[in-house]
Parts: sequence; structure tokens; C-alpha cells
Amino acid sequence: MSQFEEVSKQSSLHPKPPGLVLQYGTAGFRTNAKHLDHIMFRMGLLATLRSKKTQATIGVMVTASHNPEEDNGVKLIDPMGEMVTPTWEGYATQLANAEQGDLISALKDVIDVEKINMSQAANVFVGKDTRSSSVSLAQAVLDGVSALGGHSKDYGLVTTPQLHYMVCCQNTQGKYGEATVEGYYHKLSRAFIQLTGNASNCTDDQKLLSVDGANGIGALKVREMERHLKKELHLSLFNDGSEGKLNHQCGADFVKVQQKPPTGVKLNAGERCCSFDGDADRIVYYYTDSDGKFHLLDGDKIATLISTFLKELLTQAHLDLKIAVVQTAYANGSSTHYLENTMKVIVRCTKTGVKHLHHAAQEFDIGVYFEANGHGTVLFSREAEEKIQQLAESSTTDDETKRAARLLQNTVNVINQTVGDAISDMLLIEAILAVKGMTVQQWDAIYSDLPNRQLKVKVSDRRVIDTTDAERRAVTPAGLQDAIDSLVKKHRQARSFVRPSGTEDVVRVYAEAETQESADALAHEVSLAVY
Ligand code: 16G
Ligand code: ZN
Repeated sequence: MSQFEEVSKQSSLHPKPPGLVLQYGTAGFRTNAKHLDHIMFRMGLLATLRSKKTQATIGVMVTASHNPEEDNGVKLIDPMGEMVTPTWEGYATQLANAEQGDLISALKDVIDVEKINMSQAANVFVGKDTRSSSVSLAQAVLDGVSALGGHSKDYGLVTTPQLHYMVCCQNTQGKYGEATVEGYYHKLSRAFIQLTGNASNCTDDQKLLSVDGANGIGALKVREMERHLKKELHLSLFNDGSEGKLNHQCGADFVKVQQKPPTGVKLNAGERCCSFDGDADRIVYYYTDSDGKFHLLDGDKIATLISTFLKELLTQAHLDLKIAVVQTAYANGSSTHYLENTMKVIVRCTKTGVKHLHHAAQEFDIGVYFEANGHGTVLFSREAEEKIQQLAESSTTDDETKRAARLLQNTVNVINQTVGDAISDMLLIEAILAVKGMTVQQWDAIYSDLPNRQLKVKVSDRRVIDTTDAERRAVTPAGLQDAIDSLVKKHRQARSFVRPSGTEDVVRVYAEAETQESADALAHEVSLAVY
């Protein structure tokens, strides 16, 4: 039987509902799980083609991140562990929407345009989150790979960033690490233990952290990681999936958007707590003070903590490396002000979505990127890594320089540079707090957030809104931006923008201002202008 006959036969077991149209959005396909079986099979086919084309291993992750349990989704991972390129996102959409009888010709179109050598071997890594639908959907991906004669490796239950890491390790012949979950724990925990070894007077109380696992994959994996940490970090794990529902009233997205603690977590005044999202690629921190007031330390505060730490170490190590922080329009105005004016680091603003931030961060020796929602990581250029390593291993440098260089080296190793990673970010943050002898309150006090509010508005067609300037200004519909500008003028220290969501059929509204009342009022007024 020819290759295409096999695909045809197999695809009839994963039929497309006629007329259903879905799009590869900011984070891949994402919708109710019952519409996704054919998408998964076809993404198995596409990943196989992408693997043949790049002559490298490609990843396919089955997850809908922070969406409700009933949803699911899928995203493709390119050879270095990054998001798949925009051209291939387009192919994904074409393949997904081809009616059953047109699938083979849609597949042949991609093969022709990309001039793919079909005799080339293909290798695809597959992972999934804990959603009940993920089992059969991941199987559909594997079916797609085998229908086109590709090899696959099923990693089973893994976090999204773990699968990104595996793909990168595999394609760099182990230079980045070993492409196993054990290898991941080993590399990160070792770097963490070496970092905290520099924090000699850290008490047991300071080593205590509560973790909200969002009832998802992160809970399982952080528990596995903890076994490697040699009691250098004591985790109290809540929302571990044994009772609660995935992402329901818990997790990083809930905490960030609602600006309140998750249910299911015992919060003692003053104690550090963090929340993961449903696939553990986002993290936010928080605590309640003695008056019961909730304090959120989001992606902006995390980026500030990390970039401050790195900048201090660069100075101590006398390393002249260019460091920048990449944010989106959602970054709190206070964070941008602090980074630019007090820390004096370069700040860049990009469109929402990890790939945009990742790309911008690659332009610097050290690029720290975080979305306010807690997704982020740090990228080191090859040259930066080499300089750090040389210095850490040099025999001629003085003790202070060497200590700083070694801290930098271990910092590089604790970070998952392929994508934002809640577990890796958590270890990095915990290590920084320990090394600096800093409490969560001191971290929070670096700057004060401007009160802010996010709202979503249902409109008949969100595509009528087009934005520019990294989504900070609306170009269409005519008059909208003028209306926003005049509303903003009525409030002090105010800023507001609107953008169509890339993951939901809504328009998002963001407003910040001097007081919470003012931010709430502005968000409401802008919503009315959109409607
Ligand atoms: C996706 C993005 C996230 C972004 C969010 C915005 C990835 C892996 N994830 O979850 O970075 O913040 O979408 O959603 O790129 P929105 O367009 O609905 O506001
Ligand atoms: Zn996520």
C-alpha cells in the first residue's frame, strides 16, 4: 500500500466533522476536546513532515494549558525547542480545515511547496497533560505519525516545558542535557543545590514554599522534582489533582486575573506561595500580609527579581554583557518605569504570545522575558554562556569574581531556555531569594504595582479591531483609539488598551491607574467604547 493510501485509510478512523473550521492560534489549536480528534491525527502527519523537512526531531504537546478541563489543544515544537514557525502554523490551519476527501491533496500541497523528501526519516516526540481527553487525543497524534511512516516516542504525562526541553536535548545531541525526564530533574536540581549552597544562613523556614498545582500535570512533576532537591526546598503541595478539578478556581491564570488566592490552599500570613497553570509553563507568586491583604508577584515582579540578580552578578564578575527585559503591553507601568529608570536595563515591548517575546529576547546577550501572566524565561547567547563558563573555570580570577561567575553558571543551568517553565522558574526564584537572603515582602517592595483591571468583552466580530505599537494602540475601527485616549485623560497615571484575544472569541481590555477605583472605572468605560 502506498504511503498516501495508508494515510487515507487511517484518517477515516479520525474523520473531520464536515464544515468545522479551526485555526492554529497563539498557542496552537484549542477548543472543546470533542472537536479535536481529527486535528490531533493531522498534527501527527504535519509533525512528521516538519521532521522530514528539518531532519530533526519535532515535538507535539497535547494540552489546553489554563483552559477548563473540558477543553484540549495541541501545539508543535520546533527543533531547538521553540514554537513552530508562522509558515508552518499556516500549514497546520490548512491541514486542519481540509474536508475529509481533500486531506491527501492538502498534504501533497505542503510536500510540494516545502519540497519535502518523503524518503527522509522522521522522529516525533509526543507528550500530554492530565486531562482525561488527552489519552485518546495523544493516541490520535501517534496514529498520524505512524500513518506517514514516522517514528515516535511517547513521553506520556509531561509538562509542556519538559517536552520542549526533550526536543532541544535530542536535537543538540545531549549538549543541552539528556532527553529524559530524569535527565531534566537531574540537571535543574543539581544547579539549584549548587546555587543554594551559597546561601549558608538560610533557615528551614525560609526553605518553605506552598505550591498550587492547579490540579494538573505540574503537581505530579513538582513532586517528582522535589525528590531530587535533597531537602534544600520544602514544598507544601496543594491542588495536586487528587480531589479538585483542573484549573477550577485555582492555578496561575485564575490568581492573576482574579487577583485573589486560589481555593484549596492554606495561606498563612506572610508565607510564600506560588501557582502553576494547567501545563506548568506559567507561575505567579503571592502572599497575604498580617492584615489579610493579598499581594501578587506576577511575571513583571519575577522579571525584575531575576534581572536585578543577573545584573548584580555581571557587575561582580566584571562581565560586559548586554542584558534586556522583554515585556508585553500587559506589563504593569510601574515595572517598566523601575526597570528603565532605576535598574537602567533595556526594556522592549512585543505583541502578546511567547514566540514574540522569545524572538525579541534572542537579540541580546542575556534576554529576560516575561508576560505579566507569569510565562517567561531567560535566554543566554552562546557567546554569553561561553564567557561565563570560561570565567567560572579560570584559575587566574579573584575569589569574588569567581563566585559571581559560578553563580551565573549555575543560574544558566537551572533555567529551561526553551520556553517558560513553572518548575524551573520556581527553582530560580527560590535560589535567588535564598542567595540574596531576601523575603517575599522585600521582593514585593522593589516597586509598587499600579492598580489594574482586565475585562473581556463579547463582540460580534473581534477581528474588526486591529492594533499597532505592540498592541498598545488600536488602528481600527476608526475613532476607537481617540475614544480610549480621551477616557484615559480623565484618570491619573492611567493607561489602557484593547486587543482581540488570540485564544478566545472576545476582545480584552486592560486599564491601569493611580487607584483601584480609577482602574476599574477606566476598564469599564473602555469596554463600553469597544462594544
Ligand atoms: C497563549 C500564549 C500566552 C498568551 C496568551 C494570550 C503561548 C504558548 N501562550 O496562552 O503567551 O499570553 O495566549 O491569550 O504563546 P489571549 O490572546 O487570549 O489574551
Ligand atoms: Zn500554560
